[in-house]
Amino acid sequence: MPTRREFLTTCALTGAALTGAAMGASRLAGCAPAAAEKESVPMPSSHRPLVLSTWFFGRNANAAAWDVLGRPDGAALDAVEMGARQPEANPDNHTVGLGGFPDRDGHVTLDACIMDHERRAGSVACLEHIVHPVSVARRVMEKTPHVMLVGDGALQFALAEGFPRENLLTPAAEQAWREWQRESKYEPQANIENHDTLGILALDGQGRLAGACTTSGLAFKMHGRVGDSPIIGAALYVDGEVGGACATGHGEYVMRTLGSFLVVELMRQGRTPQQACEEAVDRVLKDLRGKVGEIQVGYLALDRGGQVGACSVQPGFQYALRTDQSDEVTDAPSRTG
Ligand code: SD4
Repeated sequence: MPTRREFLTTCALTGAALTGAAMGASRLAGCAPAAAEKESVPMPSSHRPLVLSTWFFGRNANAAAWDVLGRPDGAALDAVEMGARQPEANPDNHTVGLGGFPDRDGHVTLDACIMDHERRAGSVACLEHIVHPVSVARRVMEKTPHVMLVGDGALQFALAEGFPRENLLTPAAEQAWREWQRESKYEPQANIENHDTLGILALDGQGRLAGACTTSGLAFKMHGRVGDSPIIGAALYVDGEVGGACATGHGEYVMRTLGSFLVVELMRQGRTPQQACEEAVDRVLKDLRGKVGEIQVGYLALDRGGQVGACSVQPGFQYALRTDQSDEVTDAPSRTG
């Protein structure tokens, strides 16, 4: 199991190699020349499916999503749910689902949401004991008159829906928590080293968009802390008439700027997905007032025509893109450094 830094180094190399590949560069329509080819390329047919996910491990999520999207009748909503379930079930991923690092009291609490092209949305926050919060979020969307359930209520609903109750704290995550307890002062801390939430956006063969987001949140967070990931408009927003956006990173900054909603609204006003992501990152930078420190926020955007955008506060944010012709990981352009 590589460390996070080894992982990022590998990713950077892979991403650099892939950035040269025609597909990854050209998809970033409107992107800064340093990060992608300057000339814009024709938009793909709106009925050509694609899936886009945050981080290197999003590639595996994309593969799971592609099992759905690759079918002639595959629905974007099913694809993003399947994609999100992939890291949720992986005990070696310490930032999502089973095996996620716990809060500072030792509870693994999960946040997730899902949204479709008709702006139907479902979400769960601070959910314990359920491996697949994204699927619970989908049930909230489809089976209740509500958008969001939290904590015990979300768990009660999940159990009533037949989701099994499980222990999500793996031995490895528990050991990391115990080591953190030894070294820490039990103070609230942001711990952005844990910024590997899965955000996933998909466009299916019928031109429908959907998105999902799933995370265990910041490692060793305060008990009860909820980040941006389950907040509709913060870490995820989809509007079938325009496009979708998702976020990863330091959730408090995403929440304060309602970043994904902002990206979609900027696209509605005519910005390319790339321009919209850059403007949303600049909004975060404004809040940081020059004190970027360790804060990282990354956005992905996908418009209804299949154009992609990506941007982050700092270098190091990668995204995975899968189409019928390519499967790659690319470094997103950043606004600092
Ligand atoms: C959070 N945004 O809970 C999440 C963490 C994250 O990539 O994105 N990690 O603030």
